[in-house]
Amino acid sequence: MLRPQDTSTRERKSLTGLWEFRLDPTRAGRSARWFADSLPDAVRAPVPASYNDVFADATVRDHVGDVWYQTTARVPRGWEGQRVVLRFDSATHRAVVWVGDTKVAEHEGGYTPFEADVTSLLAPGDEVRITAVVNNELSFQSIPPGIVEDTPQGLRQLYFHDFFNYAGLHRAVWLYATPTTYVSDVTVVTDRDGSTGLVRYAVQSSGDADHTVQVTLRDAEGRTVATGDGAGGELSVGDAHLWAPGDGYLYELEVELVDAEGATLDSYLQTVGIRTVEVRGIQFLINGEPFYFKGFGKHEDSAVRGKGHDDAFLVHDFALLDWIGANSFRTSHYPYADEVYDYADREGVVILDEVAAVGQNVELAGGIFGGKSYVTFSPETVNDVSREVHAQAIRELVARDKNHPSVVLWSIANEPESQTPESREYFEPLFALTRELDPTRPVGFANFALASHGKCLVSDLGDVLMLNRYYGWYVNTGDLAAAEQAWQTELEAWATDGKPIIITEYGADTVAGLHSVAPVPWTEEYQVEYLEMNHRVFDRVDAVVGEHVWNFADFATTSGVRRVDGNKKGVFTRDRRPKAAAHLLRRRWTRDV
Ligand code: BDP
Repeated sequence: MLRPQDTSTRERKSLTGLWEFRLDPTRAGRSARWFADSLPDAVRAPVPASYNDVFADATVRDHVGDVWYQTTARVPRGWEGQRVVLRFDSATHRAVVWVGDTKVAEHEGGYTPFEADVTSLLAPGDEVRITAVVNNELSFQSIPPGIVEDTPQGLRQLYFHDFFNYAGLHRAVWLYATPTTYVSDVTVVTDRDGSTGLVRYAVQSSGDADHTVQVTLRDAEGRTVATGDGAGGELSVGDAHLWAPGDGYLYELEVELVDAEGATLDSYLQTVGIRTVEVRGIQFLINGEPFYFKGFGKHEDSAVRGKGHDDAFLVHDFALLDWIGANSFRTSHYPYADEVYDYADREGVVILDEVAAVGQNVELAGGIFGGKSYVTFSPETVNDVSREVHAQAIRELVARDKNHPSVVLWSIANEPESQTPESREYFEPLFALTRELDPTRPVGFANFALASHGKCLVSDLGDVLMLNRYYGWYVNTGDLAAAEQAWQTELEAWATDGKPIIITEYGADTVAGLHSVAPVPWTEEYQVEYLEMNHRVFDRVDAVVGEHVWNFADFATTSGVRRVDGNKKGVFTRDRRPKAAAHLLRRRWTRDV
C-alpha cells in the first residue's frame, strides 16, 4: 500500500491535532447516527495518541467498546479535478469512518493503514466533517485475541498478552490528492551480481488515461543511475552502494505515468535499499555476510500518549539504540508506525517485522496472568474465522512493508500454542501464505517455553528459530547457576535442527534504583548477572545468530499480581533512563560479539 506523498503531482494534508471525542458506553452512537451532525457532548482528544491515559479518568482508561472521533477539514482549493483519498495510518483495533453522512470505510485490525476514495463526496474549498467510531474489543476472532465479559459492573476486557490494551487513533490521518490516473502500487525487490546492484520493480496503475510507465533510479546525491520503461523490469546499478546494517544508504526510484505527449500524469517516489537476505545453514546472511542481531523486543509505549506515534520518541529511541550498540529490533507484538520503518531504513537498523498475533496461547496466559482456562484452537475459540483475520493481517503487513530494506524477516506470531496438532494445522497455511506474498524474506514466529525442543510442532515451518526464554526469571528464579545449565541443555537441543537461532526474548524485571549485594531478583545487579549468564550460554552455541533483550524499555500492562506499574524488564525505564544493564549491553555490543 502506497504512502501519502507530496510530489510534483501529489499533495497531502495532515489531519493530526485535536479532534472532538467521546466515549459511547451504551453503544448508542451508531443507531443514533452521531456521524450525521456535530458529535454530542464531546471533549477534545489528541490525534495521534491513545485516548486511555490522556484524561485523568479511569472510565476512559478502562473503557471497553466504542469511542467516537470527529474533525472538520477544509479541502484545499487546488484539488479540483484530483482524486481525493482519506487515509488513517491506524485505528486500534477497528473503525468505521464517515465523511459527512456517508460511510466510506470499515477496517479490522489496529496496526495497519486503510483508506477510502472520497472524491465524489468533496468539493475543493469545502469544509467536510470526518467521523470515526473506533472500537477496542478483543475476541477470539480478533488479532490479538481476548474475551469481553459482561459483568454487573459493565464490560470487562480480558486478554492473553502482556501489554496494556491501548486504543484510539495512534497514528496520522491524512487527506491526500493524486491525479485521476495514478500509480496504485509499487513493488521493489533487490539483488546483486558481483558489485552490480539489481532492482526489480513492478508498478500497478489505475485510471482511464492512456499512459506508459517510466522509472528513474537516483542515488543519494540525486544522480540518475538507471532508467526503465514499462510496468515491470530490472534495473542494473554498476558498483552499487549496498544498504547494510549501520549504513542506511538509499536510492530513490521515481515512478512516472506518462501520456502519449510525454507529459507526466503522476509521479510517486519509492526509496530503495539494495541488499540481499538469505538463510544458509545456521547463518543469517545480509549481503552474503553473516549477521548477528543485537537489540531488543520493543513496544510502542510511552507515558500519556500510550501507543500514539511520537517523532521525539522515535528519534530518541533510535539514538539510544545507537548509543548501546544495537543493530536491530523486533516490532513486538504488532506492526509499528510507518515512520519507524522509514527511520530504520535511513539509519541502517534491521527489523524483525511482527504481525499482531500475540496471545494465541490461553494456557500460558492462564498460568502467568491468572486468566481462565480455555482451549486455544477450537471451533469456539481461535478458529477458521480467526485464521482468516490473521491471514488478512499478514497480507496487510506485507503490502505495507514489503519495500523496506530494514525489514529482513516476517514474524507471523508471538508465543502461540505450538505444541499441539491443532496449532500446526492452524499455522501451516499461514506460513505458506507469507512465503507466497513475499518469497524473498525468511519467515518465523517466536516460540514459547512450554513448546520446547521436541515438543514444538510448528518450528520446522520457519526458516529461523526464534526463542523466547526466561531461565533465571520465570524458571530457576534467582538461581542463575541452575538456569545456565538448563538453558544450555535446551539450546544445544535446538541447535541440532541446523537452523539459525535468534533469541527473541530474554529478560528480568528490574526496578530502577533497587540494589543488593547478592543477586536478588528485581534488583539492577540481578538484571546484569542474568544477562551475563545468558550471554555465556549464547556464546557457546554457534547456531545462535542474535540476542534481543526483552525489553528495550519498561512498559504499561494490564493489572496483575506479577506486574508493578507495568512490565519492568526494560533496559531503560519508561522515560528512557538507563538501568545498570544498559551499560553492560553497551560494553558487549560495541565490541564484536
Ligand atoms: C513473553 C511475551 C512478552 C511478555 C514477556 C514477559 O512474549 O510479551 O511481556 O514474556 O513476561 O511471554 O515479560
